[in-house]
Amino acid sequence: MNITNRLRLILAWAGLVALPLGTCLPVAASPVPQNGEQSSVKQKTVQMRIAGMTCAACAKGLEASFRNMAGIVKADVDYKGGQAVITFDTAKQSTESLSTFIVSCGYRVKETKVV
Ligand SMILES: [Cu+2]
Repeated sequence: MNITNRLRLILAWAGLVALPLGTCLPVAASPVPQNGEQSSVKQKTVQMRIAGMTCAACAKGLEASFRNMAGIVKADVDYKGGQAVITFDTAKQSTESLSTFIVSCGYRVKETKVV
């Protein structure tokens, strides 16, 4: 096998493994625009029941996406429990923005409660 073929094989393999992960990791982690004031950070923790996660990687991907978003203090996504517990800065995120994000990843939010 020459170098070019080997490279093609590697690229194809990378494409295959990147694909399912990509569905859990959308590029559009568009946070709510920042408000001017930052002195008083208000946090809120919500528990969301999520439907549509088909494997542990879905939960891990979603969790990683959340952790990359502005205003996320803490994010834990549990595949088996089918839920996410997210603590966020209310100036940068809202229950709605989080839920919109989850839906944009291809999942459904069945229930949200403030904890
Ligand atoms: Cu999955």
